[in-house]
Amino acid sequence: MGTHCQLCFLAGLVLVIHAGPIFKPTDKDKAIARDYLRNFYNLKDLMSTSDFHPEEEINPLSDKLKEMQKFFRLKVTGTLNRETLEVMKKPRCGVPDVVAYSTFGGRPKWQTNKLTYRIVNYTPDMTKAEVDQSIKKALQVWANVTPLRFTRINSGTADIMISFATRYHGDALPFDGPLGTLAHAFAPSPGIGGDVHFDDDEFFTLRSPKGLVLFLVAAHEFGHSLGLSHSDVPGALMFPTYSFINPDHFSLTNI
Ligand SMILES: [Ca+2]
Ligand SMILES: [Zn+2]
Ligand SMILES: [Zn+2]
Repeated sequence: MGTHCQLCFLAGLVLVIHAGPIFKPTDKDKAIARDYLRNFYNLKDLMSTSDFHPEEEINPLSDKLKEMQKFFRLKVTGTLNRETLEVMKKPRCGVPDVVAYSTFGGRPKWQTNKLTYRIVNYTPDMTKAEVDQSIKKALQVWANVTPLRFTRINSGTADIMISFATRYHGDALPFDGPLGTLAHAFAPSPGIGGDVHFDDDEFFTLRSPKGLVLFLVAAHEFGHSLGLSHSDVPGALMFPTYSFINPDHFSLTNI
Protein backbone atom coordinates (compact mmCIF):
# COMPACT_ATOMS: atom_id res chain seq x y z
CA MET A 1 0.00 0.00 0.00
CA GLY A 2 1.53 3.36 -1.07
CA THR A 3 1.60 6.38 1.21
CA HIS A 4 -1.21 7.97 -0.75
CA CYS A 5 -3.54 5.00 -0.32
CA GLN A 6 -2.67 4.68 3.37
CA LEU A 7 -3.79 8.27 3.81
CA CYS A 8 -7.04 7.57 1.95
CA PHE A 9 -7.63 4.58 4.20
CA LEU A 10 -6.95 6.59 7.35
CA ALA A 11 -9.15 9.45 6.21
CA GLY A 12 -11.96 6.98 5.53
CA LEU A 13 -11.54 5.44 8.96
CA VAL A 14 -11.69 8.82 10.70
CA LEU A 15 -14.88 9.61 8.82
CA VAL A 16 -16.53 6.35 9.87
CA ILE A 17 -15.55 6.79 13.51
CA HIS A 18 -16.79 10.35 13.52
CA ALA A 19 -20.18 9.52 12.00
CA GLY A 20 -20.74 6.53 14.32
CA PRO A 21 -23.20 3.79 13.45
CA ILE A 22 -26.16 5.43 11.77
CA PHE A 23 -29.47 4.75 13.50
CA LYS A 24 -32.44 4.43 11.23
CA PRO A 25 -35.73 4.03 13.14
CA THR A 26 -38.17 1.53 11.66
CA ASP A 27 -41.83 2.38 11.13
CA LYS A 28 -42.55 0.51 14.35
CA ASP A 29 -40.01 2.64 16.24
CA LYS A 30 -41.61 5.78 14.84
CA ALA A 31 -45.06 4.60 15.92
CA ILE A 32 -43.69 3.93 19.44
CA ALA A 33 -42.23 7.46 19.56
CA ARG A 34 -45.40 9.09 18.24
CA ASP A 35 -47.62 7.24 20.75
CA TYR A 36 -45.21 7.98 23.58
CA LEU A 37 -45.14 11.72 22.89
CA ARG A 38 -48.89 11.74 22.42
CA ASN A 39 -49.54 9.88 25.68
CA PHE A 40 -46.96 11.50 27.94
CA TYR A 41 -45.87 14.80 26.32
CA ASN A 42 -49.16 16.20 25.11
CA LEU A 43 -48.41 15.80 21.39
CA LYS A 44 -51.61 16.86 19.71
CA ASP A 45 -51.22 16.66 15.94
CA LEU A 46 -52.30 13.30 14.64
CA MET A 47 -49.93 12.93 11.72
CA SER A 48 -49.60 9.70 9.79
CA THR A 49 -46.41 7.67 10.20
CA SER A 50 -45.43 8.28 6.57
CA ASP A 51 -44.85 12.01 6.95
CA PHE A 52 -43.24 11.54 10.32
CA HIS A 53 -39.44 11.63 10.30
CA PRO A 54 -38.24 11.81 13.90
CA GLU A 55 -34.71 10.82 12.83
CA GLU A 56 -34.32 14.19 11.12
CA GLU A 57 -33.25 17.29 12.99
CA ILE A 58 -36.05 19.46 11.66
CA ASN A 59 -39.31 17.65 12.23
CA PRO A 60 -42.63 18.56 13.82
CA LEU A 61 -41.81 16.43 16.84
CA SER A 62 -38.46 17.95 17.52
CA ASP A 63 -39.60 20.14 20.40
CA LYS A 64 -41.54 17.31 22.04
CA LEU A 65 -38.58 14.96 21.65
CA LYS A 66 -36.31 17.57 23.22
CA GLU A 67 -38.72 17.96 26.13
CA MET A 68 -38.73 14.21 26.69
CA GLN A 69 -34.92 13.94 26.35
CA LYS A 70 -34.47 16.78 28.83
CA PHE A 71 -36.82 15.14 31.34
CA PHE A 72 -34.92 11.84 31.18
CA ARG A 73 -31.52 13.59 31.19
CA LEU A 74 -30.60 12.21 27.77
CA LYS A 75 -28.57 14.07 25.17
CA VAL A 76 -31.01 16.70 23.87
CA THR A 77 -30.93 16.23 20.09
CA GLY A 78 -34.58 16.58 19.06
CA THR A 79 -34.14 13.43 16.96
CA LEU A 80 -35.17 9.88 17.67
CA ASN A 81 -31.97 8.01 18.46
CA ARG A 82 -31.33 4.59 19.94
CA GLU A 83 -30.87 5.89 23.50
CA THR A 84 -34.19 7.77 23.41
CA LEU A 85 -36.04 4.79 22.02
CA GLU A 86 -34.63 2.55 24.79
CA VAL A 87 -36.17 4.82 27.43
CA MET A 88 -39.48 4.93 25.53
CA LYS A 89 -39.67 1.14 25.67
CA LYS A 90 -39.31 0.95 29.47
CA PRO A 91 -42.42 -0.02 31.44
CA ARG A 92 -43.87 3.07 33.08
CA CYS A 93 -46.78 4.89 34.70
CA GLY A 94 -49.58 6.06 32.40
CA VAL A 95 -49.76 9.58 33.81
CA PRO A 96 -48.19 12.20 31.48
CA ASP A 97 -44.83 13.81 32.38
CA VAL A 98 -46.10 17.24 31.43
CA VAL A 99 -49.07 18.28 33.49
CA ALA A 100 -51.44 21.02 32.51
CA TYR A 101 -52.40 22.22 35.98
CA SER A 102 -53.55 25.80 35.69
CA THR A 103 -51.10 28.21 37.27
CA PHE A 104 -54.04 29.85 39.06
CA GLY A 105 -55.49 26.71 40.56
CA GLY A 106 -52.12 25.23 41.53
CA ARG A 107 -51.66 21.60 42.46
CA PRO A 108 -54.97 19.82 43.10
CA LYS A 109 -55.43 18.64 46.67
CA TRP A 110 -57.98 17.03 48.95
CA GLN A 111 -60.14 19.23 51.17
CA THR A 112 -59.85 16.78 54.06
CA ASN A 113 -57.11 14.72 55.72
CA LYS A 114 -59.40 11.75 56.24
CA LEU A 115 -59.60 9.72 53.05
CA THR A 116 -61.27 6.40 52.33
CA TYR A 117 -60.07 3.69 49.97
CA ARG A 118 -61.70 0.62 48.54
CA ILE A 119 -60.15 -2.35 46.74
CA VAL A 120 -62.83 -3.00 44.14
CA ASN A 121 -61.36 -6.18 42.64
CA TYR A 122 -58.23 -8.33 42.69
CA THR A 123 -55.53 -9.55 40.32
CA PRO A 124 -55.26 -13.33 39.87
CA ASP A 125 -51.45 -12.95 40.14
CA MET A 126 -51.43 -12.67 43.94
CA THR A 127 -53.48 -13.81 46.92
CA LYS A 128 -56.07 -11.35 48.22
CA ALA A 129 -54.10 -11.04 51.45
CA GLU A 130 -50.97 -10.09 49.47
CA VAL A 131 -52.87 -7.42 47.52
CA ASP A 132 -54.44 -6.03 50.72
CA GLN A 133 -51.02 -5.94 52.40
CA SER A 134 -49.31 -4.25 49.40
CA ILE A 135 -51.98 -1.54 49.17
CA LYS A 136 -51.96 -0.90 52.90
CA LYS A 137 -48.18 -0.61 52.97
CA ALA A 138 -48.19 1.74 49.94
CA LEU A 139 -50.69 4.09 51.63
CA GLN A 140 -48.61 3.95 54.80
CA VAL A 141 -45.68 5.45 52.84
CA TRP A 142 -47.78 8.61 52.42
CA ALA A 143 -49.40 8.54 55.85
CA ASN A 144 -45.85 8.63 57.27
CA VAL A 145 -44.99 11.94 55.60
CA THR A 146 -48.37 13.76 55.47
CA PRO A 147 -51.25 14.45 57.88
CA LEU A 148 -53.43 12.17 55.70
CA ARG A 149 -55.15 9.15 57.22
CA PHE A 150 -56.57 6.33 55.11
CA THR A 151 -59.53 4.19 56.11
CA ARG A 152 -60.57 1.13 54.17
CA ILE A 153 -64.20 0.60 53.21
CA ASN A 154 -65.63 -2.49 51.51
CA SER A 155 -68.74 -1.09 49.85
CA GLY A 156 -69.97 2.18 48.39
CA THR A 157 -67.82 4.91 46.89
CA ALA A 158 -64.43 5.66 48.44
CA ASP A 159 -62.26 8.68 47.68
CA ILE A 160 -59.65 6.30 46.28
CA MET A 161 -61.23 3.46 44.31
CA ILE A 162 -58.59 0.84 43.46
CA SER A 163 -59.13 -1.63 40.63
CA PHE A 164 -57.42 -3.99 38.19
CA ALA A 165 -58.50 -3.80 34.55
CA THR A 166 -57.28 -4.44 31.01
CA ARG A 167 -57.56 -2.50 27.74
CA TYR A 168 -60.71 -0.32 27.63
CA HIS A 169 -62.06 -0.03 31.15
CA GLY A 170 -64.46 2.89 31.21
CA ASP A 171 -62.15 5.92 31.18
CA ALA A 172 -60.36 7.83 28.43
CA LEU A 173 -57.07 5.97 28.99
CA PRO A 174 -57.29 2.35 27.78
CA PHE A 175 -54.45 0.05 28.85
CA ASP A 176 -52.06 -1.42 26.28
CA GLY A 177 -51.52 -5.10 27.08
CA PRO A 178 -48.34 -6.47 28.68
CA LEU A 179 -45.68 -3.87 29.68
CA GLY A 180 -45.80 -0.30 28.33
CA THR A 181 -48.22 1.39 30.72
CA LEU A 182 -48.49 -0.36 34.11
CA ALA A 183 -51.07 1.72 35.95
CA HIS A 184 -52.49 5.21 36.21
CA ALA A 185 -54.18 7.38 38.78
CA PHE A 186 -56.28 10.53 38.86
CA ALA A 187 -55.49 13.72 40.75
CA PRO A 188 -57.73 14.75 43.66
CA SER A 189 -61.28 15.70 42.62
CA PRO A 190 -64.75 14.26 43.17
CA GLY A 191 -65.75 11.26 41.02
CA ILE A 192 -62.83 9.52 39.34
CA GLY A 193 -60.34 11.80 41.16
CA GLY A 194 -57.97 9.86 43.40
CA ASP A 195 -58.80 6.53 41.76
CA VAL A 196 -56.03 4.09 40.83
CA HIS A 197 -56.22 1.53 38.00
CA PHE A 198 -53.66 -1.25 37.53
CA ASP A 199 -53.15 -2.90 34.12
CA ASP A 200 -53.98 -6.54 34.80
CA ASP A 201 -52.11 -7.62 31.67
CA GLU A 202 -49.01 -7.13 33.84
CA PHE A 203 -47.78 -9.70 36.29
CA PHE A 204 -47.91 -8.24 39.80
CA THR A 205 -46.04 -9.73 42.74
CA LEU A 206 -45.45 -9.22 46.44
CA ARG A 207 -41.68 -8.92 46.14
CA SER A 208 -40.26 -10.82 43.14
CA PRO A 209 -37.93 -9.02 40.70
CA LYS A 210 -39.50 -11.21 37.97
CA GLY A 211 -42.82 -9.40 38.19
CA LEU A 212 -43.90 -5.87 39.06
CA VAL A 213 -43.92 -5.32 42.79
CA LEU A 214 -47.48 -4.14 43.45
CA PHE A 215 -46.39 -2.17 46.52
CA LEU A 216 -43.90 -0.09 44.45
CA VAL A 217 -46.36 0.61 41.62
CA ALA A 218 -49.13 1.43 44.12
CA ALA A 219 -46.95 3.77 46.24
CA HIS A 220 -46.12 5.71 43.06
CA GLU A 221 -49.75 5.86 41.89
CA PHE A 222 -51.01 7.02 45.31
CA GLY A 223 -48.63 9.97 44.90
CA HIS A 224 -50.80 11.00 41.93
CA SER A 225 -53.97 10.32 43.96
CA LEU A 226 -52.68 12.94 46.39
CA GLY A 227 -51.93 15.46 43.64
CA LEU A 228 -48.24 14.90 42.88
CA SER A 229 -46.85 14.86 39.35
CA HIS A 230 -43.75 13.11 38.01
CA SER A 231 -40.24 13.76 39.26
CA ASP A 232 -37.31 13.88 36.83
CA VAL A 233 -34.94 12.63 39.52
CA PRO A 234 -33.84 9.05 38.70
CA GLY A 235 -34.58 6.78 41.67
CA ALA A 236 -37.28 9.07 43.06
CA LEU A 237 -40.60 7.40 43.89
CA MET A 238 -42.39 9.68 41.42
CA PHE A 239 -40.00 8.95 38.51
CA PRO A 240 -42.19 7.71 35.61
CA THR A 241 -40.45 4.42 34.77
CA TYR A 242 -40.54 1.30 36.93
CA SER A 243 -37.45 -0.11 38.55
CA PHE A 244 -37.27 -2.95 41.02
CA ILE A 245 -36.40 -2.31 44.65
CA ASN A 246 -36.72 -4.99 47.32
CA PRO A 247 -39.85 -3.74 49.14
CA ASP A 248 -38.33 -4.74 52.49
CA HIS A 249 -35.54 -2.22 51.88
CA PHE A 250 -37.76 0.57 50.56
CA SER A 251 -37.40 4.00 52.12
CA LEU A 252 -38.83 7.27 50.89
CA THR A 253 -35.55 9.14 50.44
CA ASN A 254 -36.66 10.95 47.29
CA ILE A 255 -40.23 11.79 46.30
CA1 LIG B 1 -49.47 -2.46 29.98
ZN1 LIG C 1 -46.85 8.23 37.58
ZN1 LIG D 1 -58.15 3.79 34.00
